[in-house]
Amino acid sequence: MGLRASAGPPLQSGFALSDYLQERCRLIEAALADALPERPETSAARLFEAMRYSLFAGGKRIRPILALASCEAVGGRIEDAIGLGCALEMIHTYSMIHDDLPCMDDDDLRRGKPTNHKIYGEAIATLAGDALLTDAFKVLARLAQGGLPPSLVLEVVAELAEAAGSAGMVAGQAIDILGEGEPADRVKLEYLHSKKTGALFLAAVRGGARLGGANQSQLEKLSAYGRALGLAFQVTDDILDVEASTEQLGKRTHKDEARGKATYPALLGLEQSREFARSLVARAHEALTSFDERADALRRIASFVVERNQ
Ligand code: GRG
Repeated sequence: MGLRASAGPPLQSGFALSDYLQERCRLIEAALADALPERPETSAARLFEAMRYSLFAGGKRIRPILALASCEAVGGRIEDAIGLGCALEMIHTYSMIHDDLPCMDDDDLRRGKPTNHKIYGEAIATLAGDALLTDAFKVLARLAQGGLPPSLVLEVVAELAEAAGSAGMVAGQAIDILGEGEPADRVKLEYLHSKKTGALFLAAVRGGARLGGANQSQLEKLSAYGRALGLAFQVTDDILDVEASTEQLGKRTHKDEARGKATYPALLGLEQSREFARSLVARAHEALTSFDERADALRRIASFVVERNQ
């Protein structure tokens, strides 16, 4: 895949996070547009359109941004992590398309637009998700053609597959669906989210760091960061589901309670959930203590994740 996007200027201390996030978003979206061009050489034009519909429907691009920031934190070149960023966003988008299907969460709004199956029908929406998942690994594997050591790329491929598959996100989704309406304690809830949401966050951070040349000690500290961050993100998502409006989030809200889902606000109440999210951010910051200013973006992203309102 051709990565036309240039890396942009290095971070300045005191940088504005919103500018940083926008700039990183642009990099990822340019690379995604290369990977999935508007006029593909394929006869399955409708399938391609459905893939692009959800992929370019907006979204915070937080997982790819984390991959780039982790690469940067260990002194790597962010260009080397852009392919991983694309793969993460493609897998995340597939999971949203499938999660919205009538056989799963049955949602009609995502990223402020009608869900994929509402536009393309269930069959094409399912296939668009399948294709995004499969193509993500093509994009990732091709990093080895761009000069990165094949053994390194293979490790990242294997970790991402584990995070997305039956030991990671898909397992989390299955546990969630099978447990709907049943009471869950804190241990069960944390386990569920470490799979459903956390695994992809962890793969973003670890994969970005690996591609940036992280050593074992850096990788362990960044893993602690990624775990705390993934959970903080989910706790905040649970809080937003209670507090935010459909317009604000671009997806239906207040649905967790309606479906009898175990959530942090249901278990701890809103105030204690906020306190828990803040303690997770402190844990994430703590994990970065030995990193220099090149990890400032990771520090700022951790705070952003719980302060966000969408
Ligand atoms: C269907 C295999 C399969 C998995 C689906 C991720 C998931 C598992 C379901 C989505 C429901 C949900 C609440 C997941 C928690 C993760 C989460 C908060 C997703 C939303 O991610 P954002 O906020 O979305 O990064 P944008 O739109 O900004 O990309």
